[in-house]
Amino acid sequence: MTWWRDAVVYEVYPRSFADGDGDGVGDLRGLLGRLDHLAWLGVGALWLCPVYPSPQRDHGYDVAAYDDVDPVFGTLADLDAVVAAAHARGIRVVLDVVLNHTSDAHPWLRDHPERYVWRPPRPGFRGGEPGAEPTNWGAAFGGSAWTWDPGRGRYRLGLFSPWQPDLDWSRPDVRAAAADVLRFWRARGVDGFRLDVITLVAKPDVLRDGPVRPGARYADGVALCVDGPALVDHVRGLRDACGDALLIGEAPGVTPASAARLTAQGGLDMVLQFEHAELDRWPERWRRRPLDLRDLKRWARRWQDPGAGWPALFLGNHDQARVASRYGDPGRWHSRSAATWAVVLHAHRGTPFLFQGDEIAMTNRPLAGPDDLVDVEGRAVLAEAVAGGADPEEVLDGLRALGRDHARVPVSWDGGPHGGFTTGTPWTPAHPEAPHRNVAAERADRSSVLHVHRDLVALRRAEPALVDGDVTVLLPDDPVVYALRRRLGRTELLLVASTTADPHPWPAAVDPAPWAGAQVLLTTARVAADGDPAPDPATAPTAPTAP
Ligand code: ISL
Repeated sequence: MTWWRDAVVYEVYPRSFADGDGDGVGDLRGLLGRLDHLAWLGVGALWLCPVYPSPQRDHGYDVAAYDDVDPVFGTLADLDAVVAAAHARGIRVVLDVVLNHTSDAHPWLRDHPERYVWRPPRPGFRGGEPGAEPTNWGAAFGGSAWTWDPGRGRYRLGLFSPWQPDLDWSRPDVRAAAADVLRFWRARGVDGFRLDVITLVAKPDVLRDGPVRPGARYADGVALCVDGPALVDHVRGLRDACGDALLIGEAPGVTPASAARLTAQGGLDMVLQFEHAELDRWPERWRRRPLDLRDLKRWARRWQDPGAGWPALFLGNHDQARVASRYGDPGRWHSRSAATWAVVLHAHRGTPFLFQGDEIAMTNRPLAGPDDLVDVEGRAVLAEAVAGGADPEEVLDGLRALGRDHARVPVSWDGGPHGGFTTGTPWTPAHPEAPHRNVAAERADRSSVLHVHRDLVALRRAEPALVDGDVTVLLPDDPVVYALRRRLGRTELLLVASTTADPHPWPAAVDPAPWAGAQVLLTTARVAADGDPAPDPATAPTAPTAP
């Protein structure tokens, strides 16, 4: 029932994972051909981002049919084959389901328009005229969250974009249709679901204007719809439809208290919260602010409390910049820095998630100018910020650090053309580093980041204290060293991680004496320093005991 506690979940963004038919777009046949990579890593589950029929304006998060596969990814039979082949390797399959909104190409919009969220124009205004929108909400991908429909004489809500209309979950037929989606895939052998933006499905009873931040044109509609009054009941309905399937809620805006409710009462197994991913990007989501490690420790104390439920742990995903470029000291000890952050993540209580390409420490891709922006969000963020008076170069710089495109660069499999991703022309260029940073090269090198990831997966299965041990966040005021203690019965685990390549003394507050004779389970000192300066043995921190 709780197989996912000692497992690692590997996220596949199929468009960029592996291309099986040479058309330049990753697909299910390509994934099938690379499942042995996941098996070699030892991961317990594969989370597959949306492969349903879709106009692909948001790469599948705009669903036009919930019970089929888009021809760009293959066929329903291909998906069945992926599920069977994953199961044969002991890997469970988690599908990403997008139930807050559909694509505007979904037949429901034509045949059942009543299933969507509609509101009349603002009192005193004529529909379609400026200012007549029911509220001042903006869509995540730019512009107003409201689309005027002259035929219906009403506005339609799209919290992400006009072409991703929000479903009206206050309607029993919508809830029943959503539950049917889970039943359909369960019957095909799928083991679990990642529920996209599930915290947004229950809209507030009354939709009201919200605050507009300086430099913004609209209020944040997403923030205003989080955690509506009926959310727990709606989620419970999904749980009841899918038996003991793993249910992961993608939960922007969730708090430890609402996470606890969503798990205890709603029946979610874990939530993907984003508080830690906002620490180095605010006030605007494009503005980079150096991560203060003390903030991350405060986050850990908030979310590692068992009262907040079982966390889904992640640093990277398909919406985030590359972990290896974002955290630590990548400019200097690239691989060692990336490996250290992997260990830090795995040392926490919860199920670790690993995004494709992060296991080989892929970096952010170069971004010359606005024409290089591919993703809808990046383009919208730039346009909205510039409309609000921001300097375009500054916004671009932010997107160089934080944009979604970085995660969507094809996985670098080997040193061949296009990193071995496709035999054709990739839909977006392969990573320029593919010739030297790729899966094949890292597999052959026992001191690589890839091997650290594999060892972490194995360690989780071997060491119950890593899974079930209680957590103490140590050194809350230290801005450089991240340290945790886990304890289960007579076993104690200690994580001490330096997050800089600069020489740093062993933290005085962690007394090494009681650890004399302890076993070193994993050290990132074994990871090659990438041609960066070799560690100076006189000053580099050392573990208190050698294995
Ligand atoms: O990215 C975020 C924080 O860093 C979140 O605000 C959140 O993950 C995101 O905006 C919601 O994402 C999900 O739904 C979107 C889709 O574009 C994303 O790819 C998906 O992960 C709309 O379906």
